[in-house]
Amino acid sequence: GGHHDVIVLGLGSMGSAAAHQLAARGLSVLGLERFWPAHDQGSGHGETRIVRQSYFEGPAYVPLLRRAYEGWRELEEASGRQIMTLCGGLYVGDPDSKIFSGARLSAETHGLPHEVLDAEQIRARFPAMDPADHALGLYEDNAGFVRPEETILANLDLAARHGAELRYDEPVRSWRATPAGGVEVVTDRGTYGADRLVVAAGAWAPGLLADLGLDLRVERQVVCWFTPDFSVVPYAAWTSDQLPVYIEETDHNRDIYGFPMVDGPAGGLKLAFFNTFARADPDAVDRTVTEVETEATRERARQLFPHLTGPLVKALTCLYTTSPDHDFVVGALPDRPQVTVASVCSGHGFKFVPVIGEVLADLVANGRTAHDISLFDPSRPGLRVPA
Ligand code: PYC
Repeated sequence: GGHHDVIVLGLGSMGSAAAHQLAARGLSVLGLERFWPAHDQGSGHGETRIVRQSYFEGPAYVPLLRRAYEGWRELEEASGRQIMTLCGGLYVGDPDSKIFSGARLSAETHGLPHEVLDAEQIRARFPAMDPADHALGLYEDNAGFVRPEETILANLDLAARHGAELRYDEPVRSWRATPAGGVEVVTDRGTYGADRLVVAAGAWAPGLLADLGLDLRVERQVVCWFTPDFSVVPYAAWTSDQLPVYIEETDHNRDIYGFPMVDGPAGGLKLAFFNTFARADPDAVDRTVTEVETEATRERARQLFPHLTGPLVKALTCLYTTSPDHDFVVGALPDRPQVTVASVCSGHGFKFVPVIGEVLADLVANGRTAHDISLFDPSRPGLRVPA
C-alpha cells in the first residue's frame, strides 16, 4: 500500500535511470521490478553496449547522444563506477549502405569528427579485420562501449541514496488510471497508488500497454563470445587499445556488431547479428543457445574477422522490444497524461540511458522536456497496429 508521487514500473536500463533522476529531484519514488537488480532476463545484460554518435539511424538522434555522453560521465562521477570506455567506432558497408551512408550523414550534419577509410586502410589500421574490397568504413574516435550491469547498479544505488523505495521480485499484474487523475498498480504482493506512472517494462511493456493498440514486438537475439587465433593476429590487436567497436552491413539483413576484447585474453570477442528477427514471448523465451546459432554467427563474423577460429567462450540470449519504424517510444499517453512510457527502444536504446532518464524525469516532474523527442511520440500513426 501507500501513496507515492510516482511509480516506476520496471527497474532495468531506463527504469533505474528514471528512478534515480526522479528521486534526485525530490519526488517520492516507488520502483517495482519483477526480477532482481541488474538481472539477465530482459535487455540490460551481457557486459557491454555500444556508444556512438555518427548515428546511422538518423541525425535527429545526435543532440540526444551529445547529452547522453555528458550524462555517462556524470553517472560515473556520482556513482564512483567506471562505466564508459571510448575506444573508437567503425561502421562498415558498401558506399550506399544504410550503416555507412547513414553514419556519414549524421557526422556531416552535426560536424562530428570522423574519417572515411577504404578497405585497404581498414586492414592496415585494424589487423584483425579484413573487410570486402568494395567496402568503406566511417571511423569516429568518439565511440566505444558502456557497461550495462554497472550502469543499472549505479542508478539503483543512487535512486536508493536519494530515498526511492525499490521493490524486487514483485511482478506487476495490472495498472489503471484512476478517476481522480492518478494511477493504481496491482502486483502479486499489494496495490499501490501514485500521482504518476512511468512504464519502463522493456519486453513486458507490450503486454502492459496492450490496450493502446500499438504494433510492438519482442525479439530474441543471440550474442556470442569467440576466441581469436592469437598465433596469427596477436592478442593486443583485439583489445580496446587497438580495435574499435564496429558494425558491418552486408546484404540480406546479415548485419553484425561487436566489441574489442575487454576482459582479458580468455574473455573472448563479443559479437552478434544486429537482428535475428525471431519473435519471442518474454515469459516463454528459450534462453538456450544452440551450436547451430553460434556457428552461424561465427561464419558470418569471419567475413570481417577471418581469424575468429578458436573456441566459443559463451553465448546468451537477449531481447529487443521493437516498434515498426525502429524509433523509440517515449512520452506521455495522449489520453492518460499521468502515464509516461519508455523502454521500447528497438534494440538501440542503451547508449541513451542517461538522457532518457533525464527526459522521463522532466516529463514527470514538469510535464515537458527541453529535449526534442518528437521522433518518439507514442501517438505517431506509424505505431498503430495496421487496420
Ligand atoms: O545500437 O549500437 C547499437 C546496437 C548494436 C547492436 C544492437 N544495437
